[in-house]
Amino acid sequence: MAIRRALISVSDKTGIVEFSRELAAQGVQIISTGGTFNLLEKEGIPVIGISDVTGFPEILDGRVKTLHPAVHSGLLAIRDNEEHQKVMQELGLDYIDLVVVNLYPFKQTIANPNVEYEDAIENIDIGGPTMLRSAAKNHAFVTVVVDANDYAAVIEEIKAGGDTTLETRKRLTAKVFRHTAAYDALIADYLTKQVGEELPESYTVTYEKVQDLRYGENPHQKAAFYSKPLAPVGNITTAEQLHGKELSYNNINDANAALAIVKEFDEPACVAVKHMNPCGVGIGADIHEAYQKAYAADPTSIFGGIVAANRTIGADTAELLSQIFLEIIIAPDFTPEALEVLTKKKNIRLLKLGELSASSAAERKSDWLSTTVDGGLLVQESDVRSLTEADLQFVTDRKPTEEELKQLLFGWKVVKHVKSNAILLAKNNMTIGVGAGQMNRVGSARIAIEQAGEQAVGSVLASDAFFPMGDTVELAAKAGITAIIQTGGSIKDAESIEAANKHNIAMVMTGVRHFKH
Ligand code: 93A
Repeated sequence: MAIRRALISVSDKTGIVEFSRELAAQGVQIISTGGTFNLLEKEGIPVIGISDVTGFPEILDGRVKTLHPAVHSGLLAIRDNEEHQKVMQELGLDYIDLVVVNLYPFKQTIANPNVEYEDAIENIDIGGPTMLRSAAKNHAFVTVVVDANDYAAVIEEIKAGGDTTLETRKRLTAKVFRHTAAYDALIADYLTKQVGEELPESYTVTYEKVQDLRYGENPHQKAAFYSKPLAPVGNITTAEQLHGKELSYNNINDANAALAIVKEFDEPACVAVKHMNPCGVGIGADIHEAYQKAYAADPTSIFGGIVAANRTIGADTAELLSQIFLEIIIAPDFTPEALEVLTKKKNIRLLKLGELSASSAAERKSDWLSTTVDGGLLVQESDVRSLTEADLQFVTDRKPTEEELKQLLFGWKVVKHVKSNAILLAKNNMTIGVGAGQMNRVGSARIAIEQAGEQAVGSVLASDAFFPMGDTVELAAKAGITAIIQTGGSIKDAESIEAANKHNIAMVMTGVRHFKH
C-alpha cells in the first residue's frame, strides 16, 4: 500500500520543512496543525489545515486540535477489514498513512529552575501521544515517526517503494512507545516530586542513554552509560571531556567514586582512586599540596589510577601529574597552562566538572542510589552523613590532642568511601594506609598497617564500623598508632576501651556506621 496521506504536527520543527517537501514531491497529501501548518505554508509546501479534516476548529488554546474521530479513525482503521472499510466510507472518513509527531517540550520546560507549575502542566502533550499510540498500534498499515533522525530513512523507503517496510514500521513503533513511556515517566516524576512523594515511595525515573560503551567491567560484557534526565551539574554524568580517549565503564565508575570523596572536603583536596577505593587522599593549603600528599600516600597504587580534585588544576600540579600514568584527571577546571602540559599525553582523559555540586558536605542533599538484584532493584539514600567534633563520644582516659582530632575527622571522611570492612590510617593530612574489603576487620587493619610501615607510628586509625573485639586495638598499639575513631556499639566495646587505655590510645566513638559493600 502506498502512503497517500500524512499528518504532521511537531513542536520541534528541525528538519520538518525538508522532510515535508520530499513527501509532497512523492505525491503525499499533508495535513497539519496550527504552527506546523503556518511554517509549511510559508515554505510553499502544499498543506491542508487540520480543521478541514475534522470540520472542527482548533479550540481551547490548542488543547483540542487533533483529538477527533476523523483523525483517529483514519489512523486506527484496519485497511483490509471490510467492516472498517464500510464504516469509513459511510461516514466519509479517509485513512492517514503516516504520522509525524514530536511532543510539547515538557523536559525543556521543567529544566528551567524557575518554571511555574501551570507552565509545566500546559506542556503535557495529550493529542500528540494519542496520535502516536493510534498510529503505532496500527503499524501493520501506518508509519509513525517521532524522531527527526528517522526522516531520511523513511523518505528513502517511500521513494523506493511508495511505502515503508513492515520491519521499519515495527522498529518505529517500538521507538514510539519507548518515547511516550519516557515522556510520561518524566511527567510522573515531576508531579510526584511536587507532592513530596519521591523515592522510596515511587520509582518512575527512566534514564537517557549518554553513550554506548566499548564494554563493561570486562571485554566480554556489553555496556552503556545512561544519565537521569536533568542530571545535576558537577557530577560524572555532566562532566565535559576535554581530552583523551573515550571513557570506559570502569573509568566512569571510578571517577564517580573519586568525586564523592573530594566532595567531602571544603578545603583543597585531592584523591587517587583505584578499583573504586581511595588509595591516596590529601588535603592542603592549595590543590598542589593536596595532590603531593595524595601521591605520597601510596606512590605505587596511584599508577593507572584516577585523580580527582576539588579545585582548578594549575600548571605546577599538571607537571607533577604528567610524570605518572593516570587514566583520568577530573577537576572543576584546568588552567590553560595546565591543559597545555597535560594534553601532551595522548591517552589521559581530562574531565572538567564546571562547578562541583555542593562541595560542602554540610550542604549536600542525599540522592538515591540503586543497585540491581536478580529480578529487582534495591534503592537507598546516598550516605551523606557528616560528622563534627560535637558528635563524638570520648571514651578513653586520654582524649585526643588537637592534631589527633583533626586527623581522626579527616580519616573518618575518607574511610566512609572505602569498601567494608574498612580500616584507614592517616597522618599529616593524608592517608598512609588503606585496608579495604576484607571479610574480617582485623584483616583490613593488618593491610593498612603493613602499607603504612614505619609511618604508622604516631598515626591515627579510622574504622567504618565497630570493633567486634579488642584485637584491632592491640594491633594498632603494636604499630604505634596513637588515636582511633570507630563507630562503637559492640557488646565488647569495653574490651576495646580497656585495650586502648592500657596502651594510652585516645579513642572516640561516632555512633554512626559507614558500611559500603
Ligand atoms: O494540546 S494538545 O495536547 N491537543 C491536541 O489535540 C494536539 N494535537 C497535536 N497538543 C496537540 N498536538 C501537539 O501540538 C503535537 O504533539 C505537537 O507537539 C504540537 C504541534 O503544534 P503546532 O503544529 O501548532 O506547532
